[in-house]
Amino acid sequence: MKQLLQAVKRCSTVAAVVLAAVSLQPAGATAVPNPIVGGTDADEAEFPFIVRLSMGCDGTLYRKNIVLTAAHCVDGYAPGRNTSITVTAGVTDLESPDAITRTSAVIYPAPGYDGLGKDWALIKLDKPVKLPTLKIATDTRYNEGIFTIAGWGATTEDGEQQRYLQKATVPFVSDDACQAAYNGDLIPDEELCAGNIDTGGVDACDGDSGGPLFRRDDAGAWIQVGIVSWGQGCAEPGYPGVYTEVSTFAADIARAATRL
Ligand code: 4AZ
Repeated sequence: MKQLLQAVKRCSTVAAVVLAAVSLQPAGATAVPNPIVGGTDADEAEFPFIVRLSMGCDGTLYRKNIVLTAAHCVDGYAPGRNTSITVTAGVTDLESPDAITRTSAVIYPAPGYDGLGKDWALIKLDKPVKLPTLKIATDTRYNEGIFTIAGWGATTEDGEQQRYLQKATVPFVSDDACQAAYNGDLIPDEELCAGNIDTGGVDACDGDSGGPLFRRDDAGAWIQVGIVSWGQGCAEPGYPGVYTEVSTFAADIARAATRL
């Protein structure tokens, strides 16, 4: 929601036009195609590296004791030693008795994060989890194609957070097309975009922030290329989701993780 508000602030003119357009829709027309928006239930153990954070964001296991998430998710938390975030892992059903929980030990927002770009953070856990990690892209070669997104966020723009992990696929959107959609608000070296730019209908949404945009690498292994960051609403035609470009920060993330 914070990011949604930020996005609205970043392009208030666009938002105003969108609101006007929506209110001009004929009765019975669907302003926003329906339900992650447009997703389905993930299978148990399909994405064992995705975790839920207690402030209502998602993250990924970068190491067995380190979660990668969005900096805007930890905005309200003092960096450094901080035990106030609970991490739920190992389940698709957040209410499952099999859920593994951990407590944050250290919170590390990206250096220089000020609300625009650099939207990544690490959370060190009090102890490791015995679950697979998700490797991150270290160059731009996987910034194309069809991506998977998954999370416990809202399934409609004003919808509720989900109990069961949702998944969906979204195509890459070029920096040029995304930049045009957002009136120059994209930071192309630090962000990448994905979504059905013409039709909308599938997207990350409120509460999916911090979770991964990922795909298969050439060897068939999952690789993370993005972190859910912001967008104008959810799944609206013309407004793709914006993700932190992981490869840009891969070296910074690796260095920070070794020192955490
Ligand atoms: C949010 O508020 C949020 N459609 C996350 C992703 C998107 C919009 C909002 C992208 O967490």
